[in-house]
Amino acid sequence: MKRTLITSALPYANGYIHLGHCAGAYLTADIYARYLRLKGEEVMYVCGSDEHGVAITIAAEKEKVTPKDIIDKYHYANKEAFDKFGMSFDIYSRTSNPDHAADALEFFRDFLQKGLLVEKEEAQFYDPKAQMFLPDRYVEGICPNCGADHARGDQCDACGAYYDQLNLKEPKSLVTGDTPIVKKTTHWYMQFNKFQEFLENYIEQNAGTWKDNVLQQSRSWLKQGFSERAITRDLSWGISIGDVPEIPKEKSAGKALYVWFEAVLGYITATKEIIRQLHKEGKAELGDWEKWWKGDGARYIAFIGKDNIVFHTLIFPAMLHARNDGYNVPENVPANEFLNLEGEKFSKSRNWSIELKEFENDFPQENMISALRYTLAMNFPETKDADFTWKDFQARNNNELSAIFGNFINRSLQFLIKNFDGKVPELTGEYANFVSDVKEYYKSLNSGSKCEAPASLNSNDVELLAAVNSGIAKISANYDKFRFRDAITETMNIARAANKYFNDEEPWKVIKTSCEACAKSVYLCMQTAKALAVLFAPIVPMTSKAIFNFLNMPQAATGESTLRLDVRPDYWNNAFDFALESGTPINTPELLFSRIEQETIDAQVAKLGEKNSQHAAEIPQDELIEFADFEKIKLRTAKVITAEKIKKSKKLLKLCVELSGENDRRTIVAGISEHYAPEDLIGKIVVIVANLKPAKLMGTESFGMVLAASDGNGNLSVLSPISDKIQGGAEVR
Ligand code: B3M
Ligand code: ZN
Repeated sequence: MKRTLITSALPYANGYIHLGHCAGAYLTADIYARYLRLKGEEVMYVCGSDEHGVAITIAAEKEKVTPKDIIDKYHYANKEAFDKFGMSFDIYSRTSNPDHAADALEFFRDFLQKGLLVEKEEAQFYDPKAQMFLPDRYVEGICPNCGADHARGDQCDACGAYYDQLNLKEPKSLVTGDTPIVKKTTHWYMQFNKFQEFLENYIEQNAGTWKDNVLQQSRSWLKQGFSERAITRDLSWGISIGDVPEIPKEKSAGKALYVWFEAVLGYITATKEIIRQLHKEGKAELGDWEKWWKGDGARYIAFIGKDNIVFHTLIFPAMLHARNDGYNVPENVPANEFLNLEGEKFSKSRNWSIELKEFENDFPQENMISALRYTLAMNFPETKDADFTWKDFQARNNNELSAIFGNFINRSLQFLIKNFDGKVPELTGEYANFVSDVKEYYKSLNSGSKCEAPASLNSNDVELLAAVNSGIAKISANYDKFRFRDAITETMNIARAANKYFNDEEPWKVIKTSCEACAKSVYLCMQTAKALAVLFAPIVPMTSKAIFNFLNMPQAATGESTLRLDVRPDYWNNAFDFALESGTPINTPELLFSRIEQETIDAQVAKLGEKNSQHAAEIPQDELIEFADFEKIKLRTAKVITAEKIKKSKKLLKLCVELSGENDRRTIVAGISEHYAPEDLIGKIVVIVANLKPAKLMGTESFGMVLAASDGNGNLSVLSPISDKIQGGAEVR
């Protein structure tokens, strides 16, 4: 059996992890890692913070702190939140570690020495006052494609077009607000085009096992031809190449590795880090990290969200292959689609989000963490975007975890406590051989030559054994194919079968006539409870831990790290191994899940809107303006004369508005078509910015802007004077 290296995309340490992240690259990987460990397989699960690049510096500027403050704040906060969420990383590292820089530069220099890097001079926007080249997110202008303003340096949010930042019209530096100049700068380009054939073969070799979304996106990138890509940037907050001996200092000064080039190498650095730690404990040799990254003894599974596919199926594999040093490339990259929240996209800027840390503050109880893990897993966006709603969270907890899984554990253990002195019952009389009979028969279920059920088993026993046996096979087959929702549904189906068995056996009645028969049923229930604890461990490890404690098996595994173990038993395939000997004392169970009441849910849903108003009320001090600045803006009322949708645009309406009389009309393009039908605006008095420079949006020249209020919660209203005495042309101050 190969050892398995598992990685989850390294989250930028520039914000709090939210539930959408968890449902993407993290909870999936944790469930998979725990499943493999419970099967006794060798697993290394690495993750950590991605701590360089503009994603960090922008967050630092926004919070008015240093980049170092930002990465420390969010690295530790996210690590703590992941720990409370039950993530079983073998290591949660960070790319600001000096070792990582050394590893990344080793790759860079290797490619330099192999002649795989081409030095190119390119023109780029430069801000003389800030004395810095402007990465794409640091420059804004008019979209060259549709004319929308506030278009970013690389892509326009209004029409989605990608372009080179130099094509932006009226570019403006977001650092100083000045118009940037164009300056030449040198960067090093990796000749990924040299790996086109390797990558095409690599992708097609995996066509049978990779998810369709991953395959399609990788193929379409390759079809366009995989070209050279710059792997350096003009950036202070990154891994400097200033000391690379092969490059003259005057050339490399101020240059850093492109964050994506080095971040993927963070997986390797993290592996080396945990191996160093194990070496100190006498549990590994320093070179053992290679066992996880190289050779036939290992396989590599990279868990990511869908916006990181090309970096993990093309760029990183090409880099690993280019080293020509035996590195394995990912055997699978099971990327999830996106999770939405109450029908809308997660959005930090609109505060439409549930941070993991916030959830844990509101619901610190382990059973609520279990409920969250289970709900997210049952809504994994495995093949298409999915949705998290608080109503579904309540339903999954109350109707499935509590009413099915928790109910079976509670009532079967309570019945045993009450009627068998709190001990797993002895089996006597006609059931004296029951355990060996069941083991024999259960084994035969997998041997393909199913034998007749022994006389000591009744139809309910046979039905339960079949449900557990076939259930485990279905769960395993689904996990092996990264079909988590199906695997978890099959897991809950075994809990359903256990409840049915308890109902069908009616031990509360049988106990009045045959204690032996009742003991048999309860004995089988205990073995099933233990099996369910194993099978649910990847999903809700804390709940499984509680059940093992009830069953006096505190040492039982729930899929935590096994790197330090010399022996790794296969708990998974032996889940139903009747390990619970007769006479084992059972502890009084507590309720595994408490019902979630409607007011709890209502309060959470209300919070989603509430934060917007708080957020809107906060105007940072440094955004205050002089009255003279405000006076530059000429606001006027105007009457809408005509209104029509702009072809090919979801958002834009073309209005003809009149200020003071028929001769004072103008065209204005407004992004309000998702909120207003054109005919509803005719005759309305609106407020416009009358002295804006004309701008072309989707081919239509716009001479001003219509003012509208938006609460960030999907509600928008154009501004209009309350009194109908005010018509077009009035001054607004
Ligand atoms: N930090 C992007 C993200 O946080 C990037 C992933 C790196 S994986 C090496 O989604
Ligand atoms: Zn555009």
